[in-house]
Amino acid sequence: MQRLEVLARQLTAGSATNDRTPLLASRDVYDSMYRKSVEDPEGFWGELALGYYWQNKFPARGHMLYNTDVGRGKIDVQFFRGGTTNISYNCLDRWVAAGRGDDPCVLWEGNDESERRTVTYRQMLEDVCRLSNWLTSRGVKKGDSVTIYLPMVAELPVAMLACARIGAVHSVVFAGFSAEALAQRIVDCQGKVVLTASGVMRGAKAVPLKAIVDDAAKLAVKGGQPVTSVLCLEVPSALRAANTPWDASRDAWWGDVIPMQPPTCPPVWLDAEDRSFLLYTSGSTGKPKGVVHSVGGYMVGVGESCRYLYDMRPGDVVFTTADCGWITGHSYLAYGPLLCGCTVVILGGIPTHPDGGRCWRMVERYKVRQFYTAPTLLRSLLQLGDAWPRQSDLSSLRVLASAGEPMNEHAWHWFQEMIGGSRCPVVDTWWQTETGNGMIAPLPATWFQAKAGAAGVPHFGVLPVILDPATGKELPDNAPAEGVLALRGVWPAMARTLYGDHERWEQVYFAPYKGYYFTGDGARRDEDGHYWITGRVDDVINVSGHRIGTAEVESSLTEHADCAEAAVIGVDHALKGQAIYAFVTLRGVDHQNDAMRKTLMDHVRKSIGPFAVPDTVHWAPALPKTRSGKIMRRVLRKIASGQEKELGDVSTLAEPGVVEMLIKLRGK
Ligand code: 6R9
Repeated sequence: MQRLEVLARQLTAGSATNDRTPLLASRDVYDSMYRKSVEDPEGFWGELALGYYWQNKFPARGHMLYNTDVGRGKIDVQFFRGGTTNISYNCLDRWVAAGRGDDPCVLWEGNDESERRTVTYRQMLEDVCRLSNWLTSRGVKKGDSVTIYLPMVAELPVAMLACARIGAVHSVVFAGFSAEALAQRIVDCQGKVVLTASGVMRGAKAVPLKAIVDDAAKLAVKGGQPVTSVLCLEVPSALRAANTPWDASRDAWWGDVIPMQPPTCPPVWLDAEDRSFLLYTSGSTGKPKGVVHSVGGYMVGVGESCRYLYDMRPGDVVFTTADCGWITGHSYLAYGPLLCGCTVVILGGIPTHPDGGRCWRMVERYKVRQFYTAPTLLRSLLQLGDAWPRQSDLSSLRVLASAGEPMNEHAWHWFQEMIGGSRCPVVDTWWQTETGNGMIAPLPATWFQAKAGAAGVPHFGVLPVILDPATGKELPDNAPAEGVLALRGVWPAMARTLYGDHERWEQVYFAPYKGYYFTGDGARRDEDGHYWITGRVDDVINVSGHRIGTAEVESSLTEHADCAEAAVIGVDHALKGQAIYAFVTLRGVDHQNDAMRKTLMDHVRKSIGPFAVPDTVHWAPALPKTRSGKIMRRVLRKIASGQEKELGDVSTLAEPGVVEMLIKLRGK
């Protein structure tokens, strides 16, 4: 313990002395650290990892091992082998031991602006321990999956850390997913326990989450996975306990059972390569993938990226608008900032509710230093006008971060000038659920010349390459290039596998271009070595920063008895970035009408969730296909966007007349 206190004191020195010595004082510092990170990753990450508490130290050499070449056997990545640690310990106990127990850990606001709560580091640790103890009492052990289906309450990071403390593998399912989607994820991860809430207010609407869990549990049984315990938090503003459906043999109220649990719980020391959590994400084919992250690598990678990409120091107030149901919420709301000893601001409601000033008032109220958001929210805040940010004092802001989708120049300038007062770097970070932490980003330093709309330069350990899409060959790295974005080498926080399907992990990410990690994105590298993400090159749509596979929406549509075939594409959308556009072939044409459209949209809402509902259903008595039966999405994209003059080569179409017919049916 004594050693730990010394370590924690060293780490908190920054806040105690107000020391803001830049971590990246000049381009030379970045260049030499970057060089070391790619030339000697084992030594580089090994040194940075010493800033965290390890119960058993990993050896300085020989802790790293990897193979990313499918031709050379199993894809395997390991960091810090031989080390044991616990991320909840590094997020909480460490700071409490350093005398920071009374510092705020979470500052939470509900949907209603007057609902506010402060949780200190000590209270957070106690809450986490109580829940860990309850989980253990329900038979949850190291390696077991626990599904978390909670809205953005302070208990959501508590739930994640409580699982991590005992080595249980959490699967947070965004509380906007439907019962069917939740059931699918429960079955896939074989989760017996679900942590949820009675309901949540979305703006003015109450969503009954516990009822959705009950429906999902029924479906999960059919899928072969019984749910044996449900812990439910009462959110009285949305739904009172008395009105919540209940199964006394299975369900427990959070408020009844958790306060009874002891407030201490020794962490389970986990191997660095044990699973820490899984998070489902969409791919271009098939069902959602359970991306599996490691204990040690994820911790070190995410913690260090917070320091070097967003300049997070102990005591900083960090406001991330992402939901913990997505990777940004995991890495840059829950885990990363706490690993850095920061205070986390959580908004448990719609960021534009009750008006366009909500986020800015929160920045002023809590003196937020790092504000992390997504382009889609920026675009809607921008639309609400400059009067809102002008009403608040935003002078505490130092770093503006964004991720999830490309940021258009207009939004970038507004963010930089109106929100950041032209004094804060805009760290538009490119990364993915699978990469665990930010990968390509502008540096948070005044000397760095960021470009509006560009994702910037590689973070430590990241070796981006641009591949020629036709030949798969690497384009020379000393000149501008455009093509498919792939990554060479490995980094600590990269995912290790897909839950229960290592073969799919290898096939999707490592087989397309041998020796590389395939990102699914296209990119351009300019003459200064900055990367510009040009969008997905696979069949994944990015709606408001949420990844949705076209195949998922298509299979939901075709599940409906009246739908014979469907082809889904993404089209540009001013606010959402992309919107879902579905071409649908019905069985029989007599009900190509709005009632049928609504039926199909409701069906998708029920089978996936509201965010996957197509904005447009375009009736298609037939779809444009090649002679081998492949749908020509390129042609559909042109028809959807009214660019039929630029259809390009349609000579391979089996029935050229289909195109004319679809153009006539646009808007019908
Ligand atoms: C963090 C996150 C990943 C996909 C990714 C890409 C897109 C993410 C971006 C970006 C342009 C950025 N993306 N960040 N595109 N600029 N700064 O969003 O993870 O939900 O897995 O999505 O999002 O297409 O491949 P995830």
